[in-house]
Amino acid sequence: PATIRREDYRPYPWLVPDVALDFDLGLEATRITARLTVARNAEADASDTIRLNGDDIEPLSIKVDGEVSNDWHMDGSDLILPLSGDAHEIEIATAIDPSANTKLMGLFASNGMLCTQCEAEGFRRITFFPDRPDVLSTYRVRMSGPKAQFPVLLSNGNLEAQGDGEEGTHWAQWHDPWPKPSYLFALVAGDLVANSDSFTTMSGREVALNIWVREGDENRTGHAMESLKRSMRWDEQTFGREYDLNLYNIVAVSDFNMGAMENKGLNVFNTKYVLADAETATDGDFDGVEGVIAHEYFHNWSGNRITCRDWFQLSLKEGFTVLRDQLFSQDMGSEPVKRIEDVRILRGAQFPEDSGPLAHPIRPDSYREISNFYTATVYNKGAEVIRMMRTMAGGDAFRKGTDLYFDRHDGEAATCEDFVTAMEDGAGLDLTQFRLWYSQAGTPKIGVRMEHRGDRAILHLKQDVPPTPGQPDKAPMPIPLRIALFDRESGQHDGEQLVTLTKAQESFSFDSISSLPVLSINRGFSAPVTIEREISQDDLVFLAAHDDDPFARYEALQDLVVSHLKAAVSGQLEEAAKRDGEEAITSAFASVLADDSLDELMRGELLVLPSETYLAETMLVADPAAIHSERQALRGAIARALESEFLNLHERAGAVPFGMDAAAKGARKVKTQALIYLAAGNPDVARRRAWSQYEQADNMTDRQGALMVLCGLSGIERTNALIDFYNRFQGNPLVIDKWFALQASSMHPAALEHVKALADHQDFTLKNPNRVRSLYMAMAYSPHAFHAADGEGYRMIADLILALDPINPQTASRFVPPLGRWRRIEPKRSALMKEQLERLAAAPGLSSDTHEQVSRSLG
Ligand code: B3K
Ligand code: ZN
Repeated sequence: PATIRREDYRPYPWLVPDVALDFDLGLEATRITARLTVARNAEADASDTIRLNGDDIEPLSIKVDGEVSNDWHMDGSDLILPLSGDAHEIEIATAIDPSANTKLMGLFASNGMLCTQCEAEGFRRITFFPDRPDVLSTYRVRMSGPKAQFPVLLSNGNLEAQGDGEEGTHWAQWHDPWPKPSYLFALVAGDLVANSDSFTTMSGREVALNIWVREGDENRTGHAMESLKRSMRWDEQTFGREYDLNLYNIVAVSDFNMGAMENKGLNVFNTKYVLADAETATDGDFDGVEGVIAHEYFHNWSGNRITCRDWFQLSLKEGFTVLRDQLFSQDMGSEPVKRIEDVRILRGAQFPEDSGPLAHPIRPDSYREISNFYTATVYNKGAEVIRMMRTMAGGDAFRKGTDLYFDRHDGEAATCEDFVTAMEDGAGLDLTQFRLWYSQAGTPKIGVRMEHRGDRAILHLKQDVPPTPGQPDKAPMPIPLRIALFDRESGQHDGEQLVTLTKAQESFSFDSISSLPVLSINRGFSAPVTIEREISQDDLVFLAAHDDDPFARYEALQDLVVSHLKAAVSGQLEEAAKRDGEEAITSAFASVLADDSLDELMRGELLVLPSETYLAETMLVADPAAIHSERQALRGAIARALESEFLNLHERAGAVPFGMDAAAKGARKVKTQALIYLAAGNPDVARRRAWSQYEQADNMTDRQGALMVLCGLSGIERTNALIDFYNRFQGNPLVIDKWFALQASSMHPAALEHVKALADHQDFTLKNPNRVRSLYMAMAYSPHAFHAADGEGYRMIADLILALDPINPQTASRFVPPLGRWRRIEPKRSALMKEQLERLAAAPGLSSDTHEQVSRSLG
């Protein structure tokens, strides 16, 4: 398809105030009759036709104002109807086969039930419609179908009426009073059971809550329900947002392209983000459920009550909602730990995007397939951009800004510009220059140097925003940096300050400072930038031990490791210097292991080595094999030096009984961390310990952690544990996904061979996105397997893309970005990666989703 540009936005010529949909449901054949009332939009250019989008559908009959119309034509897949008056009623019938809908967009069948996914452009696969987010309508939905097959019939809003029909059918009629765009429409029909509860809102209204799942899964919905109620309360208390219907339904489906979908009053979720109990879900899975439940709930205001004018504004709802779910999770658990995890995600997923061929601003200027722009940039960097506004404004002023935004734009399809203006007016910020964060791509690099003169300390900052596709020259952006100046002697500082760098170069002076301080900068990761600081190893060790900002402490430790590994990988490090570096790092880790003031969750974070992907990102051109082996070697050196400490940690943590409290979660986290180190230092001991952790596990966190470590080691324990795990959880798809993923991402030398064998496993299918991701995403993001020297990993991913693309292009195109990194990889592998991209580019019949990603990656 053609390129769509943000600057070409025009309001739709017609308003569509009301939509009535009638579904005659069947897994193989569903018939839809849509009745739209339309009226001229006084705020748009007049038109004597109406363009209704379609995708893979045909009109079976068309009526205008009750009369059959033959006066229409198709323009590609869009339907064009002449309309002469100011207001009309249009009736269109279509028919679809949900069971053949392997793209999982529009109405599709999953596990014997019917459900929808309409964002961004799936509604047009159901009926002809102005399928764009600025057309807001109230929907009335009637559906009927066989009662035995589909005992539960759900849509958005409230249930108005229901009854039995002829020949074992029944029907239900739903009405959603809140005008919404088509992407928020949802329908579900199936044999489901509910976990039901209720919530009383701040104004005293009772809301019925239901989480609908397949029979047998209901006892794994408790955590999702508690998370939902906590989200509802938190949004009232933190953002003043109250829920606005008397019913909130969530449905879990096992075939889903993404995590979940915020349809008004009827969220549809990937089972992965609903089902959790201690036996089958890890602590990480529990956190994932809590975060996604919150995210979709928060969309009710940031997304549904105020939606997007066009898809270029996607970050308006996604960036803001990610920030909201991050703040929520920070409040529910450990704030610093959550912050570190979020930064790790940003660095692992968004930084590489921002430095490669797919880089785009959080508000893109053009696209061909909007599905390709549901990215870490729009979501996670978008959240960071709004977080910076919050940092600059302070919490109270930020809340005034969001209050004004919600108030001013309620019921509208708004823009990022609207959000920024509301933030200026409500929070009292001047965001003139700050708007560059919306228009410029690329991660700013901040050069930092500290100088001491007389009794002053001078902080020299410079910024460089790297060129990105289509944006060769960048202007300096405002970079808010939280800093503290530590006195070396006392180990104290006089309070944190916020300095905002606004120019290409700027110096900041601090008085009454008697000697060169140790600088702690970008505390709490106040700006999504790369800091390039001139700092000695000693100062990093100092901060790793003393910094009172937990994020900055983590960062110092990471920097220590990153600078050491960069030097080691470059081959420039002499043996003696290498040993010095290892010793400095080992002693920093020893303090982390010994520090009684740390809780175990935080200790676990501090022990995580920077990922291979992040290390590669810090190098202009990366050699994945060298990174892998140096990182493993460092881990081995730390582990050998601190073996008894890790053994003690493993024992101490192993003695903590199971619980869902922070202390018990922390114990589980460090327990597996200890095993990971031991595996690198003393594999025999690690194998025995991991096997016993596996065998004795009374929860999935311990079991999966132990299995992960065993997967990377050879030996009979590995085989036995894998067989046991499979047999124990056969029939639980989410756990079998773990079984695939652990093998695909393992450190085992034969990981690629394992992936090949698993692709032929009876439980593997290209039709289920979770299963595909569990095998191939795990592999594509495991540098060790993906970057096999002979290019086999690249070939396998390209083969997968070609096989999956005709089935599910949205999921297929998500596998292109790892290959798109070719320019940043050493020449031999780079050529092999490019070769696979070229092979893809030459393949006939590629979907527009995959084609766009491949051509951008080569471009
Ligand atoms: N808004 C949906 C994402 C839809 C993705 C469509 N390709 C989920 C979310 O961000 O909450
Ligand atoms: Zn979202």
